[in-house]
Amino acid sequence: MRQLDVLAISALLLAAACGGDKKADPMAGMPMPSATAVVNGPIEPAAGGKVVEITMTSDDKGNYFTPNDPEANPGDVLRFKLTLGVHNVNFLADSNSGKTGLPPVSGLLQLPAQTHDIAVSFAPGTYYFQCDPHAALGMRGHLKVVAK
Ligand SMILES: [Cu+2]
Repeated sequence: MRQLDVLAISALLLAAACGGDKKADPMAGMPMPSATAVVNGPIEPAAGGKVVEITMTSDDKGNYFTPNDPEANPGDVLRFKLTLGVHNVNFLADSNSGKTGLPPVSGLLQLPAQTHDIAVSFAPGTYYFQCDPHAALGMRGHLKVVAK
């Protein structure tokens, strides 16, 4: 009987320890846009290319990309950088009809200065992008890809 009591108590302690671990996980309960979404980079622009930085911010003015109308050339890298808040970037297929080679949706950026890089490997044209959690609040933009 004593031996069983010890086993039961050990099992309870183990269960408690596991519960504690779950609570300590800062990602627990965070909504993710997609199970396969990633935060990417850093990556290097192609020879002669440049990095185009676009910040993602939440403040008393709202939720927004800066700039929300970036321009880039093929071979450049778009660097989405978190200033404040929790944001992602999605070149939504439904809002980019006829376009191919759209980058995959990013994961949620949550840490200030965290970045998500996208190589500009798609054809010249104008592309719509948005932050999924804040699109309805106006966190949207258009990327203009211009041939060199
Ligand atoms: Cu956002």
